[in-house]
Amino acid sequence: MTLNRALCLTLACLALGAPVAARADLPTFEIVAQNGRFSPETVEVPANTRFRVRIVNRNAGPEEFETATPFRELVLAPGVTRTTVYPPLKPGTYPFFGEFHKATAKGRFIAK
Ligand SMILES: [Cu+2]
Repeated sequence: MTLNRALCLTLACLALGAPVAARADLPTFEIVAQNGRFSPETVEVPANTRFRVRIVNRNAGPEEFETATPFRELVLAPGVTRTTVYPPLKPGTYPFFGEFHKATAKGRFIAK
């Protein structure tokens, strides 16, 4: 949602505002943005379990990591790492994409 950057940033900040102590033991998955793609593109996560995602932006420019369901959005300047926490997901596939590299930056969480 590049057109609504202020809202994007606000929501990202809220997502980051979860208490640190409650997040310490969460399963954590790292996704690297590089050359306009995400690696890995498929991330298997435990179903019905909160988890944390750490996005590392190694692109030359900014990236915006986004999922529609559940909604999450992280704007990352080049060289920046940010994290967000996802709520428990039912088994299924949850696509993610990079708003600034829509043609190539595509992936999915698979909750099982
Ligand atoms: Cu967006």
